[in-house]
Amino acid sequence: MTNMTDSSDSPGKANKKEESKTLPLKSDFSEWYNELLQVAEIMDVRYPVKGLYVWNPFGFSIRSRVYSIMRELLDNTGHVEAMFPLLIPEHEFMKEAEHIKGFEDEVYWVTHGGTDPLDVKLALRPTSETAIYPMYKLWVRSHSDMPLLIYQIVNTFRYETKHTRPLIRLREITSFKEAHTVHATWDDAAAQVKEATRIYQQFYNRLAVPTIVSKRPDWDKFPGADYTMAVDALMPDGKTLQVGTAHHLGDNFAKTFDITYEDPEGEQVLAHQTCYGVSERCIAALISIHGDNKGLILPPEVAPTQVVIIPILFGKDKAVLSACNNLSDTLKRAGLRVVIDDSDARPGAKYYKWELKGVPIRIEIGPRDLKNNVVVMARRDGDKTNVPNDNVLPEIDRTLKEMHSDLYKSASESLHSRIELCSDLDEVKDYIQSGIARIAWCGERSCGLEMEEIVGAGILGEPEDPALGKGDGTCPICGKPTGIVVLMARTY
Ligand code: P5A
Ligand code: ZN
Repeated sequence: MTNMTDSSDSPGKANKKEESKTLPLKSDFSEWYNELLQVAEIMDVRYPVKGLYVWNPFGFSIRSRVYSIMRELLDNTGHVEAMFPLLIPEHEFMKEAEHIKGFEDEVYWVTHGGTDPLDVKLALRPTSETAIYPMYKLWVRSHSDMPLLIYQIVNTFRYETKHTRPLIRLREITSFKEAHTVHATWDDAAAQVKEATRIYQQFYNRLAVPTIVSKRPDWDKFPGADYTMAVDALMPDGKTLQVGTAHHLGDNFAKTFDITYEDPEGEQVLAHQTCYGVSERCIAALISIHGDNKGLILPPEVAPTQVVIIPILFGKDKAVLSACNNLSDTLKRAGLRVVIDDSDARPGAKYYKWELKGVPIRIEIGPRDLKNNVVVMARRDGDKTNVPNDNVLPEIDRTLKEMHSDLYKSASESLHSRIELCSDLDEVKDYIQSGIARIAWCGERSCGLEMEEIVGAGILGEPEDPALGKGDGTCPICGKPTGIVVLMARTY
């Protein structure tokens, strides 16, 4: 921990941290989050460029597992992976008016090659529409080329001016999964947007992170889109985190990039497009939603180590060590990721370390357990039990599965207990201090903007789930009766 202590801390504070070896309480969410990223060795935030952070090997290993779930889901739904360049020539970037307006303040420009000024300035992609669509113009020929479903997982750069935070608001988004699809009709593209949010919800279910899908209000849609659907997670401090978006691009980009196809009648017609994206915010949500005062709690599927075995040794006890090795071999043969911690540290220090790292299951084996033909199994989010030797593998399998569903269940209960129907904007103002408010809205832009102004928080939009998005009420601004209920929350 010493070398991970933030160098800007006063020596006194650093020393105190050393002594107590504890994380800030999770109730101090922001402190807890920042400290946990460091001490659990997920990100090193000391890189000397604002908004850029380093993935530690442990964090990177979580990232790899999370993104292989994403790849699996996309590959199984007809998507194919590709890779486009990082640099976008100015004239391509400047083609779509809305898109430019939305992104021009956030673009980093490459203006020189060595000491020579470039003839054509090059944008570092903030997102890749304008890198990909000139190629789609060349690739899309006929109706039989569609749907075209391509994704890439790349870094993108956004000169964010809001407060930057590791994994949440980055200037280099290192893990931008963006899909770009082309369809014959507007309706086909709309169906793909639905499919995208369905895939994202499945993805988040695999991380045991419950989410809400809603249609963003017009003023908050992606620059250049017809409409935007967003996936939000609720963080421990009551703010929502937008953890994915899917945009219906209509034929807006097809017009500017001249993406046409020959329809069955032999006519050249404009294509329709969608794009959807997820960033490493998915890992921010995963960490924040499940962790506790002791550190990370990782769903087994993405935990770099699933089982840690700790020999309880009194001197060099060969029998205990060999029991640990045998068990480790058995578990590894069954495909589990296992570590034996036979370091010289005291058992308590080992428990602390592996709890901090979120390892789902800890097994302890001591001389007494050997005699009784049992091992001690401790679940990261629960109790310690004795498990008979001949039942360890099935019990671990069962527990890992149960742990996933318990994590999801408790996160889902926590989410739903923090969504409340409010009858006026004063109630909304109060309620969003801890969660997501539901409130009627007539759908008029002017009313919506005024609601945001009064409450000091954003309208997430109308949720797709009718249980959340429908209900009779009256617009708090104009008093018109309406069947639409929208969500409002403080957002990251
Ligand atoms: C969809 C993919 C797009 O860029 N183009 C390709 C579309 N959409 S978006 O909403 O602007 O971004 C997609 C998701 O990326 C996350 N995100 C970020 N994560 C970390 N740091 C940032 N600065 C950042 N900006 C956006 C959000 O989850 C967003 O929904
Ligand atoms: Zn109104």
